[in-house]
Amino acid sequence: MKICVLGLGYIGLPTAAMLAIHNNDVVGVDINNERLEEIKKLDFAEVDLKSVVSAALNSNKLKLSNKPEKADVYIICVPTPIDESKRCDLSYLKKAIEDIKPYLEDDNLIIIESTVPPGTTEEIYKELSKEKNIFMAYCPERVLPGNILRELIENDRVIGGINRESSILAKKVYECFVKGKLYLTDAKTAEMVKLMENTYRDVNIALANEFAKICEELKINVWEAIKLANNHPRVNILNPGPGVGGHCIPVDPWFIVEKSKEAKLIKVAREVNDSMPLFVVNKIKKIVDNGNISILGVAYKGNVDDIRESPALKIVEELLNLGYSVKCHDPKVKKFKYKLYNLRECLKDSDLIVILADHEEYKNLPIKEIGELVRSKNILDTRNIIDREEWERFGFKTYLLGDGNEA
Ligand code: SAJ
Repeated sequence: MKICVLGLGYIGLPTAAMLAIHNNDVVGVDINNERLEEIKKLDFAEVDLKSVVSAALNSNKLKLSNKPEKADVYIICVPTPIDESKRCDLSYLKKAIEDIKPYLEDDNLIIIESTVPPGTTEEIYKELSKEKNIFMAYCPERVLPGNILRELIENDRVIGGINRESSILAKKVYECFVKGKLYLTDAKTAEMVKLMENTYRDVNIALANEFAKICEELKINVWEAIKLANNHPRVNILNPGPGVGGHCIPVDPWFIVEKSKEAKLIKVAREVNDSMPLFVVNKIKKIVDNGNISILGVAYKGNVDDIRESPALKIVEELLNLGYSVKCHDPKVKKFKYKLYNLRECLKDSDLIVILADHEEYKNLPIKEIGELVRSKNILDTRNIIDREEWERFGFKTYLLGDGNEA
């Protein structure tokens, strides 16, 4: 089968590579030439992704290009961000459709993987089917950044065809490498399923974050309370944190909000999660009212190199506005809006260390050496990963997000 994958981001690239190593002729298309160069150099963090992409390129089954070509199947994995009014910006998706239009022939299959508001696939199909007799399906990705390749193979998938034939054809495409179950449904339901999954997570994180704020006010350690509550057989509260980042969870719930006036809880949950960076800044203000802040972890979560929608960006910006001097460190991230220092430089003369991302490296920091580097021994942990007793043994005052009982 000849397959054209449009958009070689963190989903499009592994998908293209997996299809190629399973004997399809794949053209991976990205309009950004820099990204194509990066791929040729295998310049990305995930080791297993490197080996699959390298195998796909070496076998000549994966070809890279900045424009599409004639194929049997087109898979669209372009970004669908939110615009300023929190509505889905479909411009990349529409551009990709325009780009493939000249090559489309009867009986071609188009699969959309990009996250979209319910009804989008049907609308695009209505337009395209005026000219060609095509098949179309919506098939969302569900992989967790940090564990992409394994989840791409093992996760179940939902396939929403515009009609039954489209679903069956799309299933055939994924069958070659997906080991999980492939569930068939209609396009609008599949679009909603994707949004519901990420909204479910967002609302649950918002609940944890609200508990953290309440516990802070009532002088209760929220982490201790959550741990005890989670002993209940039907309770599973998630973790509070400095905010919800990544390019999906802070974005996708808005696609439901834009489509339905009934979406009330979803909107409030978004607002609660968006309020967390400022909540962290207010806590910092109470600990030190000026001086040097050392930010540890600018990635949006632990053990990834991704900074998209990272709460760290808002926190650093707000601290700088307030006149603090801020230095950032991250063992995974290569590029950030602000300079990244090595750990020593970041901590030198610090008045407060703030842990924002729960990278493995931060769980066992050399406390004694750090004590000699800093100006004031203060540490704020927003992820509950440090051993507070150990830090206190070395003379640090420790602070925890969601705990009014400060040391
Ligand atoms: N977070 C918390 N507390 C928690 C869990 C997460 O504050 O208890 C924060 C993280 O620190 C991070 C954000 O939420 O800033 C999102 O992280 P995540 O690990 O929950 O999710 P993502 O964005 O990395 O990936 C999600 C996944 N969706 C679900 O788990 C429902 C993934 O399966 C999706 O494929 C991905 O979004 C996507 O691409 O849509």
